[in-house]
Amino acid sequence: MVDMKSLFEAERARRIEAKRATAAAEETSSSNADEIRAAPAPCDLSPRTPLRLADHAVGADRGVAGLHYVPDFLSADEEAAVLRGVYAPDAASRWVASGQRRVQNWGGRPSELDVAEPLPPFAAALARAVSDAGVVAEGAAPNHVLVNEYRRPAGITPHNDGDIYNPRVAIVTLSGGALIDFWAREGPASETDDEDARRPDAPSPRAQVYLRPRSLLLYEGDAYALRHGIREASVDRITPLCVNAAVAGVKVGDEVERGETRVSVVFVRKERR
Ligand SMILES: O=C(O)CCC(=O)C(=O)O
Repeated sequence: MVDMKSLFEAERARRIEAKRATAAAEETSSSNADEIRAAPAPCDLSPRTPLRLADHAVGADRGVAGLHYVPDFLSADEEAAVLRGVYAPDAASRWVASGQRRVQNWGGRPSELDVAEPLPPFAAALARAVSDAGVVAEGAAPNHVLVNEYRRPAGITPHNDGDIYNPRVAIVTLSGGALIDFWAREGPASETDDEDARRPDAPSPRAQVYLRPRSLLLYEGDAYALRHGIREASVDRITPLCVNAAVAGVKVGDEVERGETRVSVVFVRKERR
């Protein structure tokens, strides 16, 4: 004869236990999710050996000293790891709109001195890669990192960095490419690539550098004294002013479609002057 009472009790106990187990699992998974939300994405980049800057000088043909372009500074996996850090949940609150772009500042804003803030793992790993590659002064590893995000066709108005970034700027390009113009310090410059900006009498940059994803751009000296900018455009037209066409794998006359997004990471060593 079936004992209904014990069957009922057993079923009740089973349900209570199942409920308890579900609640415990939910609690664990939500505390894991909180941890994941809060934890900065780890970022491991392989060790660098010092670069011979002379091997990467571009710009001499156009009489611009101090321009260097290093293709494939990062591998595709390293680029993905850095982008995971840029878009990690803990970095989301750092985005600030700035003109057509949005930016993240790490280590304070460029003009603030003595900001004691450790760089997040992606920025620290890239800063270490840049200094191990020997492209910043010895003992002067970057302590400020600016991340720019451009959504096609956004660009950046021609500008000069003033004293803030002196003496050398290092910029890593991620995700999408773009053509950067270097303009004379004074005088007209084009901010777009519309028909007017392409007329023969339109202002002409001193030099242009095509920035491939995963590349490193360095500018100092004469190049630092110029203004630089990226036009608002969906397509970059490669002209004879492009000083790194061969190494960037483009040629005069090419029309290179911009990717949907370009991310650039700018490294700065802030010193009290
Ligand atoms: O995105 C770039 O490559 C240029 C960025 C720049 O000029 C700046 O942040 O001041």
